[in-house]
Amino acid sequence: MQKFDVVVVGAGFAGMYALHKLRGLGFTVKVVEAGDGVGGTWFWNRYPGARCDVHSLEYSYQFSEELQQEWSWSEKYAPQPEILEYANHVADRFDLRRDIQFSTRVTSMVLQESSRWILTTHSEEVIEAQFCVMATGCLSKFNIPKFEGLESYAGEVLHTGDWPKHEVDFEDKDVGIIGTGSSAIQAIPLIAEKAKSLTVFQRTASYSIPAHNSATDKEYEESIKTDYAEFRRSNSLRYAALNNNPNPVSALALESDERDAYYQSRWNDGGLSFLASFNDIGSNLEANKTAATFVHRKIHDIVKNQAVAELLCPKTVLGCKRLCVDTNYYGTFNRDNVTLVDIGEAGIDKISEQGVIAKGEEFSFDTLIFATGFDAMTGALLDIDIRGSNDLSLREKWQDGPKNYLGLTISGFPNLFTITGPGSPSVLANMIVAIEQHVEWIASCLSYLRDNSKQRIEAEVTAEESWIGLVNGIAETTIYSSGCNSWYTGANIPGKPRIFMPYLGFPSYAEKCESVAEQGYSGFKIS
Ligand code: N01
Repeated sequence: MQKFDVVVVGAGFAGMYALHKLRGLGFTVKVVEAGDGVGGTWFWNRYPGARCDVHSLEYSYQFSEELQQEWSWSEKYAPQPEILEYANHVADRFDLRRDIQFSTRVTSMVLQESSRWILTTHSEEVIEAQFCVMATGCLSKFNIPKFEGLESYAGEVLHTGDWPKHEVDFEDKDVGIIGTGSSAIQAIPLIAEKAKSLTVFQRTASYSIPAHNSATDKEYEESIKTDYAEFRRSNSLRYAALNNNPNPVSALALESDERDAYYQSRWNDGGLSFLASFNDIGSNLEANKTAATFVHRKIHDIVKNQAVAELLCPKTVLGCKRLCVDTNYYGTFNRDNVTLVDIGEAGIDKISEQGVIAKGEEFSFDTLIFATGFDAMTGALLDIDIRGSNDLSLREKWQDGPKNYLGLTISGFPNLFTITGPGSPSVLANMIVAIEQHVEWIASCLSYLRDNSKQRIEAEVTAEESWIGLVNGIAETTIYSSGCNSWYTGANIPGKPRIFMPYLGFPSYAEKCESVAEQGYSGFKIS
């Protein structure tokens, strides 16, 4: 049996940095990764058009000044192959691969009386560690809904979150795609250019803002790099740890012409900063409606067929489901080879040997793409049979939704840490910033235990309960409590408990984590 101080599960951006940081502190570390390469989400999501919608100069590590100085991104929003190249560069530059075991899936984790963990892999290999760091990702367990007849479909089946490494040929193919979230919105324009026909099955329309992607502005890059540390520091003080230029004015304070002119300027800038156009889009439904109406008008301007435009106009609260960022998404519906099928709440009737049956009609395809998202935030963790104190399984513990302390630790599961887990800013912050903050907190915590000759740390039940109350209490003051069916709440997976999972507001979160550590890890039992 292999024995380590720490086992890290996952070699995405979180796992790679955890390895580098903890190894640097003298811990023996092993990373176990299901894929045959590093990069996590950027390893699996290779669909056409996949790119990050956070500016590349921000969606990158800041832990090494040399790394951030020497790396140059080719575009404002880096495409998936370049982000994967960056992940590989980091793995080589910091000599990470020698401690990563690829193509190995952890299937079970059992706590011993000694407070050490025994992990078993898909190939029955056994690994023991004092601490486990779950770097399993928030969007890593892809979801194919259990459509009736799915197994009878005879054509090619693809999922955006599990895309093949080889190039997929759409030439002369009739293609169907189910879903209109961020992945579909990026893939649809490019697939439409190649395929003979593309049919899009939409259950809920999405708001999308143009990316206006471009080559990296070298002068801007230079100006950031002259004091990259300060740029990072000031971004980490923003709500989502992003440089999104928040406007401190209420949307309701302006006359409609003036307000629309401002929305237009944000639309011209492109991207997620549209959400920061005014300070109450995320908290006041009336303010939110002004933004939604502006986007509806844009859709009607772009899409020639007004009936199709109306179907593409979301009826939901803007930002309540994740805002999308696109390049020519709405315009793609002006192509003769693209058809929108709005299936609404009735959904897909079933899958047939030929393709999809919806609204009583059969659509035949050579290729059927599922852009149907993920069992987000908890799916990858619950896929592993994790058993803590008194043989309690995490599946049982979280049967009514995830419960933890600081989004980092779970009572009943000592010496186990989750990176960007539910209850932390995670998916509603710049993920790389959130990852680095978590890894650094965990590294300090393990150093503290070692320096004080302690072997065990576990969240107290009361601390956990008040943390969940705090996370939900914050969400209740925002549009996220308006009842929309987003994956933030688990609503996209039938039967999954509904609970708003992310913690809103990176700066206050980071402060809380820091003060817990400063107070000798208040809310934890240490022995
Ligand atoms: O998944 P989604 P995604 N029948 O869950 C539909 C990140 N990301 O892979 O809305 C019919 O958003 C579902 O419909 P509905 C980003 O955080 C980032 O696109 O549930 N349809 C929806 O339209 C993002 O939010 C980037 O009614 C069904 C779609 O499938 C997250 O990943 C790029 C269905 C799923 O959309 C996930 O995005 C890509 C069913 N049974 C992704 N089940 C960037 O950085 C689901 N759907 C740019």
